[in-house]
Amino acid sequence: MGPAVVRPASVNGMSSKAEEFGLYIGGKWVTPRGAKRFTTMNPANGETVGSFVAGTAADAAEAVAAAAKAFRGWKETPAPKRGEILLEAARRMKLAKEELGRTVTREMGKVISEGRGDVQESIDFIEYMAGEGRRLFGETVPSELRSKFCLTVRQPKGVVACITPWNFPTAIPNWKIAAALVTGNTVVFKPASGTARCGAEVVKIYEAAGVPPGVLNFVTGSGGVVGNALIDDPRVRTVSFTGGVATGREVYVRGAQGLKMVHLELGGKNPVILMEDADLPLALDGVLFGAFGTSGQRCTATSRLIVHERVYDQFLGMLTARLEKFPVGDPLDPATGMGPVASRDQEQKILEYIELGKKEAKLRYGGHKLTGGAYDRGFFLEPTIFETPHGTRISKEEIFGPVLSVIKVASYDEAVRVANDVEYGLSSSIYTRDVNRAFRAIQDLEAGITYVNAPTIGAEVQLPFGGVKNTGNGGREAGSAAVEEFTEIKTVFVDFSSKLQKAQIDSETAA
Ligand code: UN1
Repeated sequence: MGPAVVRPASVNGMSSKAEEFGLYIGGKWVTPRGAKRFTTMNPANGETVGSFVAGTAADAAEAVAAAAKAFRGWKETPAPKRGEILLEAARRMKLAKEELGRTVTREMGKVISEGRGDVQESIDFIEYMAGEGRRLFGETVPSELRSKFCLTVRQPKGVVACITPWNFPTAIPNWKIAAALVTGNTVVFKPASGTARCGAEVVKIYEAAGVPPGVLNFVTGSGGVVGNALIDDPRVRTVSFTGGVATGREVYVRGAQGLKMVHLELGGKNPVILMEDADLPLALDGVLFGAFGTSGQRCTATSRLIVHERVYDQFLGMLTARLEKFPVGDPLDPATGMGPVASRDQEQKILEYIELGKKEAKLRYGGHKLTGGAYDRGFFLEPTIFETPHGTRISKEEIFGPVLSVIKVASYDEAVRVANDVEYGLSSSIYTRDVNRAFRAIQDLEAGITYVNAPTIGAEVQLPFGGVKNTGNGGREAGSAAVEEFTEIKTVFVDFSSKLQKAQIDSETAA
């Protein structure tokens, strides 16, 4: 079974020589002497998208030095002024939205509406954070003593390292960069190697918006070299990392050596629970978008569908019927439902899981690499559905691809038990018309995010984002939580009594 509509991938802007990008350090684009290079590639057609410096540990150290040097001036720049620069970056990003959205699609493979969405999420967050420049609230708290004033202020941490994944190649960097900058930190940004062009274009926008030299630096290269050098550098105080759980664990352990604040956003195995009273057509659209949007390559992707037995056969029939008409192909074509997966490695890993699934579960739909014609130039997979009991590896491990495990359950309690019995806890969803059950699910589901009557994807930037269990280490990004991620709280006591007052001691007699 294959998708009904086959669309050839276009080879836009194919050129023999890729556009070359340097590192951005101390306000200058530089190519270190003798630098090795790597290229990024369009996963739909093999086109080269850009050429980048394979940075070294010395390059990372230089970027950190530039960030450390710029820190004081940036910290002392009034936060509303920092916010104004962000607003200008947002304005420029709006003007560049179409082009940048296309770059996202060309370099990463998500369909063009989602490429634009990635950029829009960046714009939304930068604007939100620009406003934070006029808040950055602290607290005022009463003192136990007379003529004494107590308050807290937020201060930047210093140099922060932002290490980002390829699946949201503009949005996730901006979640980190905009929050870090408005709070007064200076940044070294290391993008995923597969989407370095998107990273470079984002940096160029901040540069044009007037971010001073050294405040934002950009170093491309591998995680093992550049990433580790950043994490190990004693001048880097906070590491903000989004990626897989295995790498996240390594980052955490490395960062622990320097007693750093390490912020981790890791995997998910996000369930949609479909109860017997759900609005099935509504759920159908949601499950399709949640499972196969971004070719399933979101941390928030719907990778498990937990269905009540009373609607199981009906809903699976509806789902497979829709997939028959689900066009997989050129992500730049607005009629395409699902583009390629992001890379050969991704394709390989997903196909291995599909082979595993064929052994341990029942393949219900898809299950193959798409071949022939334009498909041969890219990494196209069929949207794939397995019917599986709970407990198989495909039903518990993060696949990060267009593979949905469907699990039949007999009750709400069983659905929640299954939903919670995985190592991750990022996003979750329940479709039901029973308001009591919806609220119970909000309480019962072990996840950082719960949707009611909506799929597991599509978080909005003004709310905190993150998860429980192995999805992270307790932090949240985006929303107001982003300010916490990148600031230290300073507690201030101002004693204007002109005498020594002793807390806990004098307060006993102060009345
Ligand atoms: C991710 O996949 O890591 O909620 C981020 C969503 C998007 C962000 C996903 N707004 O699906």
